[in-house]
Amino acid sequence: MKSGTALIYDEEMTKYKLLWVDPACKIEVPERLTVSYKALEENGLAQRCVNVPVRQATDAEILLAHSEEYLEAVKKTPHMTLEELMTFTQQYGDVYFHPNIYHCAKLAIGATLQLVDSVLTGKVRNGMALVRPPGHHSQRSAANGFCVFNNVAIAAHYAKKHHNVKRVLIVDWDVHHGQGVQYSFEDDPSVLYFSWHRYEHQDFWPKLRESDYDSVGKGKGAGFNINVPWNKVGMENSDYLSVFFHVLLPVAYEFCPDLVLVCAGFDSAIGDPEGHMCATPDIFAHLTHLLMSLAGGRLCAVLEGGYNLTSLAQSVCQTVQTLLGDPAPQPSELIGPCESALESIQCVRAAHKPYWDCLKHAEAPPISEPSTKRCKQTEGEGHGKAEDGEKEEEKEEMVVWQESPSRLVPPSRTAAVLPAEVKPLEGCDLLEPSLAPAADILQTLRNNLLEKSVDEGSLKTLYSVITLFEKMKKNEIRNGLALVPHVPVAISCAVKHAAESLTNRVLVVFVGEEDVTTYSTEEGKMLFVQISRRQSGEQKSQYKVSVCLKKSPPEDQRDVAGFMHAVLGLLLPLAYEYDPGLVLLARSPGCGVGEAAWAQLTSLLQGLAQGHTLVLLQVGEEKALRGTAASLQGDPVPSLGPLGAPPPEDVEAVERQRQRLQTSWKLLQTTAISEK
Ligand code: FKS
Ligand code: ZN
Repeated sequence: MKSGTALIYDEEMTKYKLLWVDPACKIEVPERLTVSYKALEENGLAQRCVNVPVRQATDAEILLAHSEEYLEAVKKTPHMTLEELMTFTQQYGDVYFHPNIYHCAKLAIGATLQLVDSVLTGKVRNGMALVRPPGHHSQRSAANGFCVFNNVAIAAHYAKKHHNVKRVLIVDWDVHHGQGVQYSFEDDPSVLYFSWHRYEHQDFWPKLRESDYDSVGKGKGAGFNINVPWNKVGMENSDYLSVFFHVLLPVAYEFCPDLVLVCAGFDSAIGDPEGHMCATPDIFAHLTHLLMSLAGGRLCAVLEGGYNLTSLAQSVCQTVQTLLGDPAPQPSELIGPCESALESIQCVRAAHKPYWDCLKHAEAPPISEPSTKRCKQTEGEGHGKAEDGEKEEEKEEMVVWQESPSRLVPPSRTAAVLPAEVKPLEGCDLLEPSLAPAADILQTLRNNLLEKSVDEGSLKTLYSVITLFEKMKKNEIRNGLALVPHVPVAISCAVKHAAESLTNRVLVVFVGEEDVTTYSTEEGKMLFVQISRRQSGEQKSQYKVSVCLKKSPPEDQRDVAGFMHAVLGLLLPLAYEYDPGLVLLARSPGCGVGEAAWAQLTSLLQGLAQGHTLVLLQVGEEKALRGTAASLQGDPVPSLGPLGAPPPEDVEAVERQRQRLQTSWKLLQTTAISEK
């Protein structure tokens, strides 16, 4: 079984720097690597990773993405004089050469390929390469934007050529557009390139027309290039997550990659002098977590930009700690996307509507002109953090944010409550339902169960479920799993307990038909989301959501698409905005969700509540136990296979709920206010 996280770093890559004065390049310093690595060491993260050595790339590898002429030209740079280097540099944009940069550039590729090899041979599950020079701007015959060779583009070509990889997803979360990667795969449907980037209606570097949302790829590759332009600075966590929920993840699940490569630039984080965005370092924990459910967990993150050394180091730590499997921190203040982000989201979804089934229903924007043509506003709007041009320089130093507290990792990962006749689950701590519940608790349980008569054994199991809850609350265990005699009763019981004794918000996700008694308690103490295959009455509360999907033959791939549509487009945005302290996930027999989709749901929900998920299955569902436990323990979740079109009925059901709820839950929004 694949486990472990590779970390690839070599100090040699710090051994080049800018040798002359160039304001455009002065931010790209060797310390970017040293502070990142030091932070990983200081947080005990480097020590937990599998240390994989770097190597030099071969000519043949470089030629996977570059021309012979260009390679031969770069090969000469180690022997150039300072003056020659300056002249050589001048033919390219925003980049510098140094006698040792060719050597480092070969190591940067080599590090990336070592990572890809480690992941694809199963030596590790995932990993990160800390490299300099970065790669995503470099082109077939050109250096650009601090980049000499295109590390990630080469890696994608390499993975296809040397490993049995059919589809590669490249996620470029750097704040700049990796136009080099876009050019490399523009007409290639086997590589899906996604990039968000500061654009400001083409005013921001590299100021390319082809960075806009309407560059979707060419020929056979049409639909496989996704650009999300940020037309304002100050984008926040909500903006980033909205794009993941409503653009990237649905398309990525439909695409079904065998490998995920991340152009992991952290200049998209708060405090960065280039990006001027306001997303906090902990958002990278969530972006990473969400991507880890794809491609059977095969994820390689490769450093690109990031120029605020504090923000960079924190963001790198968040990424690596998540790759290692530690629970993500609770995301800070998700207030919903800003108007400008919504405009971009709406435009991208509309531009990709012809290519992806998951976007078939996307609403067209009122005006579908490219970003460049639309009015350029400088103030108001956004999150109100638009910078005042001239004062930028002074303000930079003043950006402050709260460092994410170190993560709480409970001593036990998964505890299970199982009937005596069920074989114990590997890796799970068994919670003996031996403790006799106190009389008053028994009485409460009996009262809660109303007319349902339950035997002592069942009462004990229910009591154990409550014990699991308590243990999660006290951080003694991270998550739990229980096999209960009757799921709806167990939910009611757990919910009642939660309402009475827990201070935390509880998210209840129930996949099944039965009505569940939920107690009307203090508004908002609980969010109940039911995914069923049976029509239910009209819903009024923003805290009670039920979506009814089509009933068709079990494990029909179309149903999986419908189910994932509901999970990505409705459940996750709701869940993230609600920000629960505990998640209760339950399903009843015959709920119609296949094991693979169930594992996906279990895995995705663990990004919430610091991983505190309690899963309830009903006796008789023993076949689902092992898969669920594996998911709770952080084993890689199998991919679902390429998803087809979700049934139109399912899409409608999800849309109805999104329409009803999006004024209360802003992360559900995908459209901007029209006339402005
Ligand atoms: C200075 C203008 C600098 C060049 C920006 C290059 C960005 C490079 C990067 C990479 F990941 F490649 F390193 N303009 N005010 O961050 O995208
Ligand atoms: Zn960048």
